[in-house]
Amino acid sequence: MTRLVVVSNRVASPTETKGSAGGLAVGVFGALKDSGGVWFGWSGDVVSDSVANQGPKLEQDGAVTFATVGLPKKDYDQYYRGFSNATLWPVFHYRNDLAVYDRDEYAGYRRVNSWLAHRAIKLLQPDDVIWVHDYHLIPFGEALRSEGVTNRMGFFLHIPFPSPQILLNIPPHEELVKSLCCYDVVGFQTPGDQAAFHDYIVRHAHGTATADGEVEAFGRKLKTGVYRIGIFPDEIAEQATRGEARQDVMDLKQSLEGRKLIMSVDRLDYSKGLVERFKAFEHFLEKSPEWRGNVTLVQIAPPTRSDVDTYQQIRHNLEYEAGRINGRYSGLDYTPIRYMNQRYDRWKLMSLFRESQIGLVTPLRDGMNLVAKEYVAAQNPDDPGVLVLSQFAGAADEMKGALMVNPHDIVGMSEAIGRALSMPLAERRERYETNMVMLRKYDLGVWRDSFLADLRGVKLDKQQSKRPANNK
Ligand code: GDG
Repeated sequence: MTRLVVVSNRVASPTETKGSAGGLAVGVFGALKDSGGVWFGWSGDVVSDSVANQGPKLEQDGAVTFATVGLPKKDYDQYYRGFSNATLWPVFHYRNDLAVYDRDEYAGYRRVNSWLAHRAIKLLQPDDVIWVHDYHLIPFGEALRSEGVTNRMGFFLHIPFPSPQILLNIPPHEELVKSLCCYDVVGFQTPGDQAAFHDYIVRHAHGTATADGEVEAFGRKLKTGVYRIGIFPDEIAEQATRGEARQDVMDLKQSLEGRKLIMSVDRLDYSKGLVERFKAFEHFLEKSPEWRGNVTLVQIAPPTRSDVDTYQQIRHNLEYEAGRINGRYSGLDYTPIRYMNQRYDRWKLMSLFRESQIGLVTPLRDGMNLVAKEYVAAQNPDDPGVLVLSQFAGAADEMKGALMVNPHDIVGMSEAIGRALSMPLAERRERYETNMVMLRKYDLGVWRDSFLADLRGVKLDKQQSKRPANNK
């Protein structure tokens, strides 16, 4: 098998791929281990220009090389904090109202992608298959192509692809789509994302797109596909039960004094619908006095991107709402919302999921949402909790056993909480089984292997080394 080169904004450390962090890092590393290869990307460090230009730092782990570079402050500001997280992230999550566009940041985004591509070229071998991940790196493939790299190259978008009317808000939308067309395979989380991309190709790029994902645009041919990212359900179940005996989880259980537990875990991000969720829980307590003092919402929300303005805002809003609601419904021995603004060990999260009666996962928009899947996999099959899930999470396509909610409908979410809390065991089991069938069918290995099979299957005579042409 030819080598694999994975390129992502952040590279997992060799320890993170050994199961301690679990999830995606382990899945991607599995593919790298099988074929040998390189994992290339940003180290997460902001460094001086001279350190950044020293070339990638290499760490070897068996047949896998971890190659990381630091970014100078200006690059970090323009590429990461700026265009990636203050323009692409909000617009791709349908939040034009929160997006800012700055030409210099966009220029920085492209410049850093080219710079990263130059660093990566030195690590490439002629037959390597290159798999690029996520919105930070859309122009990475085009930068490699312009240096004459003809390897098979695929791109997977972890976040939603917005409908064209939304995408048009980003002034260089055409350049971004043109860059995507430099890959041989472009993967999306859901059919809706793929359809939105096709829609842009046909209506705005004068290209063609077939139902089975053959796309022609900007003088290039590529394949698009839907690859639903998943989890390894057995690994989650093992973590959830392993943690059961641990002291912290026992302590929490004891402190609940028999109260029902609702669990939510999200990076602290405005796309996750946290404020709306808190309001729904408040509404539930308001309308169901019998539950006051008898149910607790634990919200774990580790901070991310805290130097982006909109993230500071969401943190303030959330702290305000938690304080307000707790002020209204707390008793001497009861706090309705326990809001933890910190990161927890993975095994602890999974065992808390198992202890809880509801997994409340209500993003306003989400590419997939792995927490929803982890919640289900962590349950005790004999007495499972209920997943309450936003219809706007990619996971809603598969998790048909969830109670589906519209995260803008506070009353609807409050009603779903009530229904989940009093759901009979037989219905909970049935819903759990329905979800587990899909979790097993589309696990993380299927996601990874089906994407790589399509990428490796790209016919060499279809390789196109030239930069894309204008379609108009
Ligand atoms: C992006 C897309 C897509 C969270 N808090 C802690 C912690 N986590 C873990 C969860 C889960 C992961 O982080 C979060 O994954 P999600 O999928 O829920 O969301 P994003 O971070 O926004 O991920 C998303 C995903 O990429 C994959 O393609 O599904 O739509 O936005 O695994 O458990 N882990 C630990 N401590 C925490 O406090 N250890």
